[in-house]
Amino acid sequence: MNEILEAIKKSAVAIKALIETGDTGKSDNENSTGDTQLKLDIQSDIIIEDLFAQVASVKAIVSEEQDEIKNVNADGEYLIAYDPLDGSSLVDVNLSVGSIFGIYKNDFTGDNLVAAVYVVFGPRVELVIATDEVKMYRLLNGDFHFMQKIVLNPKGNLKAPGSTQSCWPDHHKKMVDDIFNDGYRLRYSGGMVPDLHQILLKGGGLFSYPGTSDRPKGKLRQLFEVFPFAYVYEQAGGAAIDGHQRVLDIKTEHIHDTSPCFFGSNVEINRVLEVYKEHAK
Ligand code: P6P
Repeated sequence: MNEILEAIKKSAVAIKALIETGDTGKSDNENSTGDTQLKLDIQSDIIIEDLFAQVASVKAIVSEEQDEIKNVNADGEYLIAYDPLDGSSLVDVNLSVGSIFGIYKNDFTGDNLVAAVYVVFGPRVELVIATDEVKMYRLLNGDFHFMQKIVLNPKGNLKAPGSTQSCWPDHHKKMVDDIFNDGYRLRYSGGMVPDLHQILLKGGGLFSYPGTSDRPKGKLRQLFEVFPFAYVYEQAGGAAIDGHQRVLDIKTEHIHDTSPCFFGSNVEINRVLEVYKEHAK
């Protein structure tokens, strides 16, 4: 596992340089989800794939930017699903973005996830590694230094309301309105990585990207967005659900499957469960 973490650290240093000087323009390609790929997406993906190809313990990889699973080392132990540069379209307005990694054993399923890692490219570059606990590191003078453990409070006061509000189900809209009426603060940049990182570091709250009339299965991808952050939130003492169950219990049918998702402190997640259970009656 350490070889993988070292490769991720190297990728973060290289992608930081790419963000600072790279071309933020569009490529001529689309990814499997139909998103137009930015040149930064493709170049970040190449950086990460090339580094993982040198790690003997990596058996196969799944990237948001590639259609199929790619075999790496037949004798490898780990499977890695990653989003090389989530929120890349925010780079050209100078907002924070990130890389997300899910490290699996045996199969690309939520119950086979054994670790999760993400990198936040913001005013500072920070790396978060979730195994049996969640630890945050910061890039200082070219090296990552341990800064703190991350533990979620039982209840927070931040709310990140994702997806197209005009397409929200009525019960979801009422729930979000009620949460803001209770005094929660709106924190939403459109970048999953910094938005979830902020809730983790600022005491907790709720991030939601529900199923909507335009996207009934949500937008965020299970293997390399939803599951890794679900693992981080659970290891930090919080929870991650699809409105009804742990997202890590969801059965993946295709490597680019999406899922509605809610990440947060336990009080807020229980509130979602109650609202969605009442609606299901
Ligand atoms: P919306 C970025 O494109 C992303 O995949 C996530 O980082 C982010 O949470 C979400 O999409 C934002 O989507 O529909 O709110 O713009």
